[in-house]
Amino acid sequence: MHVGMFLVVLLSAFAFKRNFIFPIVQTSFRRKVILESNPLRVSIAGLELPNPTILASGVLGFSAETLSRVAKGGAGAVVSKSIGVEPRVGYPNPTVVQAEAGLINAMGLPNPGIDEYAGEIEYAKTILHIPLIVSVFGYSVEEYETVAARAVAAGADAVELNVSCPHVQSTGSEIGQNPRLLSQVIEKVKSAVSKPVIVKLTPNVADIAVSAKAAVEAGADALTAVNTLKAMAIDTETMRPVLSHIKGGLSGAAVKPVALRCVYDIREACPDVPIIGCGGISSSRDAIEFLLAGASAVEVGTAIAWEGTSVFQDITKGLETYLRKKHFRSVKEIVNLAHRS
Ligand code: RRO
Repeated sequence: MHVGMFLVVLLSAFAFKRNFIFPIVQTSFRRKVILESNPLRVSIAGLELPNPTILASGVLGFSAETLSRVAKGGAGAVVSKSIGVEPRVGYPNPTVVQAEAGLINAMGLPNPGIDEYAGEIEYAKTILHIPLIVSVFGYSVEEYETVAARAVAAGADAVELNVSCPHVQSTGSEIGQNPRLLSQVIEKVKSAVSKPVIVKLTPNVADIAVSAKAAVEAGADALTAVNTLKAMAIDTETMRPVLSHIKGGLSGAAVKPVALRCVYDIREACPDVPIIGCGGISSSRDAIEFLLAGASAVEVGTAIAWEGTSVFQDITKGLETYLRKKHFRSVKEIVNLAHRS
């Protein structure tokens, strides 16, 4: 055969193969990959999440309907508002003020109490298709135990212990800042419930690794890092503090580098505990930073105020694009990578 003719035949065969055979092979291969594995799926202390984004406690977490709205926005799990034994009205207004790059709140743990909320958990379980984590607080070891046990009996898939609210006396960070008390609460709750116990830590300590180690030794199944940073705002016209409670907790973009450092420190101190990053996460880039620092999932709260519930889908879409661009097969492969020496 003439060389030119040979080349024409070869190129035609190649074009035929490329246009007609490869697409068929590739399409069926791609479809198989998508159907068989979801690259965003994560498992945290036995909880199966379709993606690593979680609604943070305190935002849209009171009713089954708002939790369902967040699920429809693309969250992989949801955390309720913190619930105690008795109803609490919370602090008088103003309870929230905008800061330079975030919000300062002192809501004061408003909640309907576990008797009332148990019905909401039961209803939420009938309409949610993602894990429901109930945030729990108490004024004593026994109160944490009571609320956690009731929440699990009502259907909670896990509890998140709020040992980190920065501005309510005799609970929250007053417990989380004391490793002995922190251990007692966790041990008691662990002995009372069969579901995962997640512990939400405070950044308002000298060394968060100390709190993390105490929590892990007491049996915490996972840690959330972190709750809000103690903060305040003053009105120059009235010359008084803006919040009725004077001091509150700072959340949003301003706290992101602090929260990220906390996750990194915890991972260095506790190599095996699953960590949920929380603090100023509003984009896939933020989420990726937390995953690289050691988090297996991230909680999103304040960003919902600016972006709405579509923030969850935006983050997961960006995450998937990043994984493809960097040639990772799943989100699990990037967890901890910032710790490589
Ligand atoms: O309700 C609140 O004021 C509140 C809680 Br429970 C919390 O954990 N963190 C926060 O900043 N505010």
